[in-house]
Amino acid sequence: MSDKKTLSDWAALAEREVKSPPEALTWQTPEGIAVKPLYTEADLDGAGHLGSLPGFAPFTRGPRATMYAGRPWTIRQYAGFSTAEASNAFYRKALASGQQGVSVAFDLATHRGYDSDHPRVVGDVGKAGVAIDSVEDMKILFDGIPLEKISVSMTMNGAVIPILAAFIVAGEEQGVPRAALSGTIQNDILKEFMVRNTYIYPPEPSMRIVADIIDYTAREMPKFNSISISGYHMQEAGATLVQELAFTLADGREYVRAALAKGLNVDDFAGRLSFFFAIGMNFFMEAAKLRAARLLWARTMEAFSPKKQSSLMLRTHCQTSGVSLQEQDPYNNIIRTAFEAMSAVLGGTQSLHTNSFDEAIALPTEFSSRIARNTQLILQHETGVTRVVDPLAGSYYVESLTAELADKAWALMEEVEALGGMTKAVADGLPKRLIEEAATRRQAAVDKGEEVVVGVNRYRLETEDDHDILDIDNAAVRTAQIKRIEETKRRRDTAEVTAALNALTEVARSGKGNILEAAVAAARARATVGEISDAMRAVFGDHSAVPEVVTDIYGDAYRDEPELATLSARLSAVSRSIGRKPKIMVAKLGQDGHDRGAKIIASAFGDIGFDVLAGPLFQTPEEAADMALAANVHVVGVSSLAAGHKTLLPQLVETLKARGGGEVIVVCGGVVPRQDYQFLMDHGVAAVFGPGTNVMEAGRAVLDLLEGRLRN
Ligand code: SCD
Repeated sequence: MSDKKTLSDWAALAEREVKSPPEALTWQTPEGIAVKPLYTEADLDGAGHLGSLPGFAPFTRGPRATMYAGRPWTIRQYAGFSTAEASNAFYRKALASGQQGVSVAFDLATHRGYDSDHPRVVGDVGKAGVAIDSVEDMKILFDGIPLEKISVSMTMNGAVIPILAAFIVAGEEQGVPRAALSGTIQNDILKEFMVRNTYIYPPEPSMRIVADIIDYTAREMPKFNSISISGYHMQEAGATLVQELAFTLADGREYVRAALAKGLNVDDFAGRLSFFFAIGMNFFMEAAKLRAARLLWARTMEAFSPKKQSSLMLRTHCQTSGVSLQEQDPYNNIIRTAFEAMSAVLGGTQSLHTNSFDEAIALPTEFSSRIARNTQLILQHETGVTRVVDPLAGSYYVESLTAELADKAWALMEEVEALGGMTKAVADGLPKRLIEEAATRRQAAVDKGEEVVVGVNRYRLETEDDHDILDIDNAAVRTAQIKRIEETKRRRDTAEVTAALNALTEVARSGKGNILEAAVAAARARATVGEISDAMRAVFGDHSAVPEVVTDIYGDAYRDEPELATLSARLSAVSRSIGRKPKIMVAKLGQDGHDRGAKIIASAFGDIGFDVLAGPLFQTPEEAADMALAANVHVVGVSSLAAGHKTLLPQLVETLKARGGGEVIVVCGGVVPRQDYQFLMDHGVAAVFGPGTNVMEAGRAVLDLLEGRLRN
């Protein structure tokens, strides 16, 4: 019999194996957590969260007593395809093939409260989701889908009022009273100001809208989740898991306060607050994150002294990480998604979306959607993971990660409290800044090869295969939508619509009454999404954010690398010959608010030595051209992530030419399928940088173009 070994015995053995002290194997994660190669019972000393049971507060081990053994998570795939007809057909087929709930993706025009006939949304209609202009579209969207049985999630934040109103009326006209409607509305505006950018109104009236929705659904729609407090988009924008956790829960606390300020009783609404997290590739840490989230939410809610246990319970949807998907060797994405899905399930999610392997580049096809859905069906039916509640409990590593994530996130939540809560922190810019710094740091780590991405910065294929992707004829969608808007307007009672819209404006202006209630009347009278949004715009105005760019993160990561010195020297030479630093405007066109890429490029190019002008969000090509010409830039770099590139880039090039800026070099980066590169080049775009582009390489390529111009 061997005697019992100690940790020092292990350390000695480990040192002999790797020829250095085992501490050298410690992995410093972006969260600031030191992950050691070995965890033991000793690591659980002082972990106060141990010993709880599922179904009981603080719910660390899961919100339900039996979890998936009683009922598996909901397979809820997020989708929306251009028109209500196409999306409806997709939902019906998916439900027949094993999907268990519906989740609607709207196009960006709808998100921002514009009807499809608005001049600002020519490139956006029907591109990244379904275009919904009125109740008429909404009724088609759910035709034949029994809304008293199937729960519906709607990812809507900016135009949340007209969309929820149209959903309620569509239910009514399907014969389903609103009290019987089940589902979730995202309705999480704070993270829009931080990272996702599909806001419309300034923060203060936006918070009133959130509170009015919580109030209305608490009274009228007991089966409906009034909000989906989302960390997903923070992680997509580059947040560490601690940041995602802390800022999401701090947002939640702010919404609770807003609802209480309306005079609601905490137990009347807290049980219908829901959450939404991203699940990335850090397998065990992601599962631990969900456990820590439940623990911290119960702690947060205790402070409001609820009577019901359900008021302390965090229930969540999860989506596998979009940013972990790669354009290169895309079948790898199936594998990534499967691991992420497993991690979400081990963490105890209530509902899950698994990404399709082609989503790094376009909307999913029927083929890729099937694989994504089947990933979950196989997990539910073949792996046995549903049989046991919280199977990772008791793991020295996972329990210690749970404790450490909870401690770090709580400390960050306290920092937010010290600033006066999340609305103030958002106005101060702290969360956005921290997330953008983390995103830029991560980009540098990938570009330097410190963080391996298979098929991108390691094991890259010599030639990539072509894959079928979905291409959307957005002009045809727009024409069809405009026709339906015209028909709806022709058939409705104009006086009734005007009266309903005026009443809505009055509720917004006076601060009395419920905004959603007034909007339901307007939607019933067939006011459009744009009209209802404008009725509030008249009082609330539009929010416009000033773009700020972090500095010295990318540059610091490359400080000692000869690569940066070489690039800077070339840049200095170009600067000397043109008499100033080369100036690049980083532009975002249309309603595409995904600005992670634009911010990283602006930040890194600034560190490399370019003179960088960060354009605002939501410019038309004409506005961007005017700004570029007024600022006398050499290059405009458009970052496109919402598929508007084939419409918007040619317009930008044409406008620049027409206004005397033919010399300005236009480049494009972001989610652009290879199939579209030639089209863009034919329309005057000098270079396209697809997903996975190394920023230093992009810098070199832009310098090549500038030097080429100087020679000619
Ligand atoms: C659950 N139930 C059980 C049980 N488990 N009953 C018995 N035994 C068990 N073990 C019951 C529950 O109490 C509930 O009934 C019912 O079954 C449904 O379970 P649920 O756990 O509430 O599941 P679900 O209805 O699916 O709701 C899950 C959430 C909900 C609460 C998380 O908010 C949701 O569906 N969210 C989805 C959000 C979403 O899809 N977002 C997409 C975002 P009761 O209700 O009667 O209690 C996409 C996005 O933003 C992408 C990025 C971008 O666009 O930028």
